[in-house]
Amino acid sequence: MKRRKFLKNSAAGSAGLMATPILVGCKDKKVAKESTLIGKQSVIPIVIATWDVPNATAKAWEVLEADGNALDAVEKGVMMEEADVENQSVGKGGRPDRDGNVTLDACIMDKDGNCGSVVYLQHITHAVSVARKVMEDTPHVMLAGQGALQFANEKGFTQENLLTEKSKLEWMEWKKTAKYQPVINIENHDTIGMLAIDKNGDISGACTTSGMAYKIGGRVGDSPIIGAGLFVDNEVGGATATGVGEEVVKTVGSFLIVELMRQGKSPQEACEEGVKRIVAKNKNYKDFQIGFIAVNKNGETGGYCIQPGFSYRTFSKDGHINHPSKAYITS
Ligand code: SD4
Repeated sequence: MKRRKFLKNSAAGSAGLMATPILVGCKDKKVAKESTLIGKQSVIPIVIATWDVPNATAKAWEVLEADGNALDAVEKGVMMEEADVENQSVGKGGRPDRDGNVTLDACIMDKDGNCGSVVYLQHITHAVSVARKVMEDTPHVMLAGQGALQFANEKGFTQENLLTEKSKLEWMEWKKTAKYQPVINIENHDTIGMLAIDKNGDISGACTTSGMAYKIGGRVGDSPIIGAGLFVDNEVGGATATGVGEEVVKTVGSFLIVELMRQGKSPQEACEEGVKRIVAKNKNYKDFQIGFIAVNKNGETGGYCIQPGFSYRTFSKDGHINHPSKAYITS
């Protein structure tokens, strides 16, 4: 579709959404609360992703602009990072575990609440696409390790060596001291969580990572765990996370944020509450990073983190923008 027509359709979609009061997530009209979205201008289609990943958000936007659906947009979008060997937190080129094995975690979730996930997947660059196959071609949600690899092989994915020379040399350097101390915003930077709303107003999300660098072999983080690293509810919105996954899992962070939006909070308010829950439970919150992003049904976005330095990208008719995130710690 030509850009002009696309923008026209977007505007029509926005007007439609603005005129219709949205009852959020509750079938009982007596207790249903009107969303805080009412009256605010819709910005769909839209894509939002953790960190400054312009290639990924541009790819997702390309899909949305060509009339594609949100599910294809998030898959194609995050695949850009999985294939980028310069991104050492995702896919090929990702940093290995402490034994030198690159193990990937990924998940995907669609507008109907279907989801697929792979954990501890080795040798396959596009973990998100294997997760999508789990969702679409199996009665299961999650496949792990050897089983996930066998499934990927059956589906025709090509096995590759994911450990690049650069990541291998860094790992060998790390082994000299073998101290496991994640460095905030640097060492474990760039896990990609992405949410998109297509022109029909349908939401999907994906999240993919090589996890914490030099983790214990077998460790799985938040990113492939539905509700922790990613959650989408097509009635309400979506949320996704980056940072120290263990802390996100403990609060089921992304699910929490979507539920807070269901109760009427804006994406920004919901992300702030999600981070504050983690801070409240951790005396040592200054030592690690968590970043959440969220989008609601109307295309409003938000992001919040513990440490300054996190950012997220959006692509919509308003432009392709990198947003430095507000942080809990201000100095
Ligand atoms: C994990 N949440 O495996 C991921 C790491 C991450 O940017 O987000 N890195 O815990």
